[in-house]
Amino acid sequence: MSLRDLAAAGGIRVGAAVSDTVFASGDEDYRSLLAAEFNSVTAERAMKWKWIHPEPDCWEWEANDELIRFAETHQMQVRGHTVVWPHWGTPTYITKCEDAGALRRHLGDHVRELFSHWGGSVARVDVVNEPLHWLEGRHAESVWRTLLGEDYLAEVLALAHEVDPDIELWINETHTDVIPDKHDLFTRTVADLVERGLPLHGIGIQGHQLYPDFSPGPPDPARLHRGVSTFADMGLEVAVTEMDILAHPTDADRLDVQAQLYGELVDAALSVEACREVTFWGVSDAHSWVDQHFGPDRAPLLFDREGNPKLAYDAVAAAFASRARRTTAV
Ligand code: 9MR
Repeated sequence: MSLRDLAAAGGIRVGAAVSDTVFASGDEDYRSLLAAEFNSVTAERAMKWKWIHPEPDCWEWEANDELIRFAETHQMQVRGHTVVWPHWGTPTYITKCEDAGALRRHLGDHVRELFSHWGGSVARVDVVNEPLHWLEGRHAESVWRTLLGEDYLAEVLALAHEVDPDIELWINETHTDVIPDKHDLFTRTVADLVERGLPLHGIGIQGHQLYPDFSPGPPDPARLHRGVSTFADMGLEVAVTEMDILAHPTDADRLDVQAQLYGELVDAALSVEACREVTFWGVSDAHSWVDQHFGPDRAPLLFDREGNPKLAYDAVAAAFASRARRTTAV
């Protein structure tokens, strides 16, 4: 059984981030693996503001449209990623904006054009990505916070909902599962939005495990479970949106250890009913941002460089099968 069959049996989505360059390269093996194993896609780059709308009067729709067509052909859902992102992926006409009125106009124009182009083909969107500092329990400084103020998350949610009341709005954050201060601040921030009735559908816990190259601590299934439960208890849907596990080339038994961690983490997340998606940040070890950023051979994904399933794949499949058994038992 493929991951997508197991996911369907458990009532969940299994996603992969799709590289626009590999996708456009005509690599048929990549495309068939994607369609065979996953039922949801996230554009790794193509829908980010800087790529899709690099100048106020310039839209680059090609990669976006190709991915959506592929998803439709193969009955996959599309996760839009991302609109407001304090750290990266934003063009300079936004990051250098000095006037709140102009920034609001740009945001409104962007969201209206983007959502209308999608026309319902994108089920959900990480409308805000990484509102907090990457590694610390404080808000990320950016043009959004500086010009629109501390409450900009509420403003973005309200605007996006007004433009398209049907698209699910998500906030996506990284490292809350390994940095307790981040988890605490993120919890308070999200709880405030929920209590005020803002149109927030779900929380993405990215789930990048980049220890020891970047993350301050090793993967921690109990903390991931706690994080997922926290947002589920607020009545939100939860997803693990960008999972990968760095396997350092000098670590002994690294692929066995990685497989065990994959199994435990996915199981920890999926043991909470409101967690209905696990998306991996890439398809195979042949193409991963982890190698590009941290050095070669970090082997972070479920398939090896030739596209063969790794031990990690079996561990994730077993966790999906447990979820499916629990779902059928209910
Ligand atoms: O993997 C993505 C990489 O290819 C891009 O160059 C980069 C900038 O757009 O973004 C990477 O994806 C990030 C994601 O959008 C948000 N969470 C962290 C991901 C890895 O950096």
